[in-house]
Amino acid sequence: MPALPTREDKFSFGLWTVGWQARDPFGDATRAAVDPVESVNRLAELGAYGVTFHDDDLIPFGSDAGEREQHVKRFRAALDATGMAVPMVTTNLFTHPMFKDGAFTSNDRGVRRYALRKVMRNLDLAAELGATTYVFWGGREGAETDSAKDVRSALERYREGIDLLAEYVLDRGYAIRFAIEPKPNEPRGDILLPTVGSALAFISSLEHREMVGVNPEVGHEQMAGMNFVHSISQALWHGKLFHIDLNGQHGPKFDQDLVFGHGDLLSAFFLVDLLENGAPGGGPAYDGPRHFDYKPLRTEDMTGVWTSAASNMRTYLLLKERAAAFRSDPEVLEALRASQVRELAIPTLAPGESFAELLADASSFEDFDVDAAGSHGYGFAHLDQLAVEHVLGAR
Ligand SMILES: [Mn+2]
Repeated sequence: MPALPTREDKFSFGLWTVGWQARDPFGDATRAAVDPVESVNRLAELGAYGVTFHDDDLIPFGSDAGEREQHVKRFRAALDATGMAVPMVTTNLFTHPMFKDGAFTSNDRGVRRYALRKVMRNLDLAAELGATTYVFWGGREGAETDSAKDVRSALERYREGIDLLAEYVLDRGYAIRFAIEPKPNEPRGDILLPTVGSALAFISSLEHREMVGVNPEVGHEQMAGMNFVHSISQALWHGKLFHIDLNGQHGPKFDQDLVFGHGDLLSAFFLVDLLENGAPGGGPAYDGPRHFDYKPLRTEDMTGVWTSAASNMRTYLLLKERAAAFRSDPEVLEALRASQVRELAIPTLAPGESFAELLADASSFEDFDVDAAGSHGYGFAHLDQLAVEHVLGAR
């Protein structure tokens, strides 16, 4: 059994996760509001190292300057008392009715200007609390009907917004990087930058692209039918995995935000294996916070809330233990060899080889035994069963 979580595991939680009152489109809250100070204390006791928040999670929208100062002061005192960090901060640009057609991409220019100011004010607080990542989840940046949104202009305005905010961070000298969080839909019918791939392409168009990466969420990518491990692998390959949102999801349906691993468990196993051990062929593993963005089930009371918070961390550590066993099992190593998995890391051309030399190499084409290449098995069936057996604790 794995040890209890420690600060070194870098587990973090959004205040909005354990603090979710379980309001949904069909039902009222089933739980009372949770004081952010209580969340900091309980999460610290459970072994988390950090908390994250949207501006409005900590300072209710519409608070005056005095109230704002009080909220921040109490929160800061709790952080100091527990040693909890604030690795990431984000903005609520979706709850207030003014954001119903988006924030940076609202058709209403006044809303767009207000949104930028709301982010700038919260960037100051993020820097003050030592956050190094600032997440942009554009949940309302989208549309329900193609007649209503000029997508080309919306992307221009999105870029204008992120470029301006990057300039602000650089001017102020804040040690903050941005991470864009893709989601295909919900609450909008269609959201801009729906997948990790779309976000990566968008980032490449930004003026300060070096300081912008992605914050992929398990459930969001799976809602779009994507393979989360593939999306994370590509983000890592681009050097753009700045942050990650861990949770659980059962395929393409509404955003479930289940406890990590309580959805596609095999995918969660391969994800932890990738984050902790890097790609089988060699590659960077992830060093940032293991951030949980989940919602305790609506059926739960506060006991269930704290139980589920602990479950996220325990499941992660169990999978980490299983992944280490998988990687060190001699039978797995032999199966990986038989499956030529690591052979993919060898460049297709020899060092310095040109296309002319490839053309001159008869063994690569004229004499290549295509029948042999087409008939040999790869042994993936055996390899995959070994992985499943490690997940099940059978090996
Ligand atoms: Mn989600």
